[in-house]
Amino acid sequence: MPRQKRVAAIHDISCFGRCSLTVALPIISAAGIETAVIPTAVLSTHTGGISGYTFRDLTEDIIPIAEHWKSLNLEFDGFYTGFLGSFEQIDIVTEVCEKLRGNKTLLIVDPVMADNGVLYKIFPPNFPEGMRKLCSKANVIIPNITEAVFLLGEDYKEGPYTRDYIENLLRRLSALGPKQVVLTGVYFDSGSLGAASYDAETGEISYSFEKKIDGYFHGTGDVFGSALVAALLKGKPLPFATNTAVEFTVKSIERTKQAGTDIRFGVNFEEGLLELAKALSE
Ligand code: PXL
Repeated sequence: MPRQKRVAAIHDISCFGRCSLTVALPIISAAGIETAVIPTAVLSTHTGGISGYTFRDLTEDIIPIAEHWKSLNLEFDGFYTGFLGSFEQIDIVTEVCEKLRGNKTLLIVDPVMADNGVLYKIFPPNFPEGMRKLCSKANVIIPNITEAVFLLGEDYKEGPYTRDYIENLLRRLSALGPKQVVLTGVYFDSGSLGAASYDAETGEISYSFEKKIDGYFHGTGDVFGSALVAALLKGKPLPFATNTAVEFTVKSIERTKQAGTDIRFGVNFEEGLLELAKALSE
């Protein structure tokens, strides 16, 4: 039996709405990976299309949690960072990852900050600059196209995209530091949507597309990122991991669309966990 892997997921807890830690914890655990958490903030719900949410910043707790873990000599196979509660947290989370990282620990950064060409309202305009620093330390980054162009200090462009444009983004994102880049929200025509991955070590670029489902579904970036992290920690190659994460996300969206659930409440990934666990255990 291979040794069980251990990941620390560093995101907020949105108590309702299926994103961040309420998604990362069940998905990565379902793959048989021990999942520790550092909550960056506690919100009553996520901030996408829901007003009146509560927000408790947990910045002050992050370093003490890491120091306690350090005193216990805990070792981690991976860190998976997502939504951070403030600009200040970027440096703090970078410090935590450096402090607790061994030379084989994978740092996987989802630079959650923007979508559809717009920076999330709660972040200051210099947030992408801070995120670029954290991404430069990562082994793998998982931006969507908006986050990718903001990391590169460029303007957002509406799709459909060309292969040249996407591959150029992938290579320049990797030049910021991470050896592997997975870009989401990629499409070359209006009928399909998916992700592209790049491995700077081999130069390999791969694509994974599914039929586009109309509508905006909240939390899908975290569902995708968590499945990708699970697959990578299970030792799956990047193109397989990307493909598995795309399929898992699209099936979760399909279930949600069929049920007619309020799209702000996130997607039904729960009923796909068994299938994901099977795909990753083969
Ligand atoms: O899914 C990313 C995310 C995580 N956490 C919070 C959010 C969002 C996206 O809007 O608002 C609190």
